[in-house]
Amino acid sequence: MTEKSYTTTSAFPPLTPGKIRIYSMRFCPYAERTRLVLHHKNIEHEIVNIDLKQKPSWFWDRNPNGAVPIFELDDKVIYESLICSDYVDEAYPNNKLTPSDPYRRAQDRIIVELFPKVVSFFYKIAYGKEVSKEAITGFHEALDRVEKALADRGTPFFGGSAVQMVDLMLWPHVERFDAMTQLVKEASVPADRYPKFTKWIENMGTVPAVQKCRWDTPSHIHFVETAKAGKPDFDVGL
Ligand SMILES: N[C@@H](CCC(=O)N[C@@H](CS)C(=O)NCC(=O)O)C(=O)O
Repeated sequence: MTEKSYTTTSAFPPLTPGKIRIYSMRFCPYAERTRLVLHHKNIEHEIVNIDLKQKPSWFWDRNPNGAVPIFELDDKVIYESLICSDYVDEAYPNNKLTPSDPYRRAQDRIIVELFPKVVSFFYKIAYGKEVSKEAITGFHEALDRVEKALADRGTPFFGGSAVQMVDLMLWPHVERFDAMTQLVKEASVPADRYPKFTKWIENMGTVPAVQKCRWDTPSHIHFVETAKAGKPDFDVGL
């Protein structure tokens, strides 16, 4: 199956019975969440990349929001990255990523829900035409809360001594911070302000699923620059 993105004119690639398919875009951080979970759990799957500027009608049929990721298996279709990721973790119990204790699960979800604030400033900074002081300040203030959450836990991962769902849900945007920092110097994430978070980034770099799914910083920069120019290079290198 091709990695190249499917567009308006592409015929629907037939499903294989019993095989998981993820509709994705190679640089989408949300799709990366679900791909990380699948890799962590060693679950075989196929990827259908979508040209998000020219979406096929069969893609819209599967998600009226027109967004990736979408999970599909036989007659099951699920979208939204957190929901797809939770579903995979529940339906395939090996290498469980979610704590069985409901209180702990709730605490982890609080951290995941803390992150959209950081992410919204990340997009303003990395993709904005002009970057305001407020965006930089907002980014740092939101990230301070994440640093505090990690310091309060006192563990190498948000999820404890080993990587958990909470870590994998935060990671994809953080992977892009280095690109953001190179594009906008004032948005750097200094180790003296974020010591625990800096160490967490290092720890995440040792996780096999992260190594498998990640892009390097020059590739992220290329994607951001082409997206800002209105022509996102979905198929770079293919
Ligand atoms: N809340 C969604 C967000 C997914 C999302 O925004 N995906 C982007 C790509 S990174 C997308 O498909 N956007 C549709 C578009 O660009 O038209 C989730 O968590 O799955």
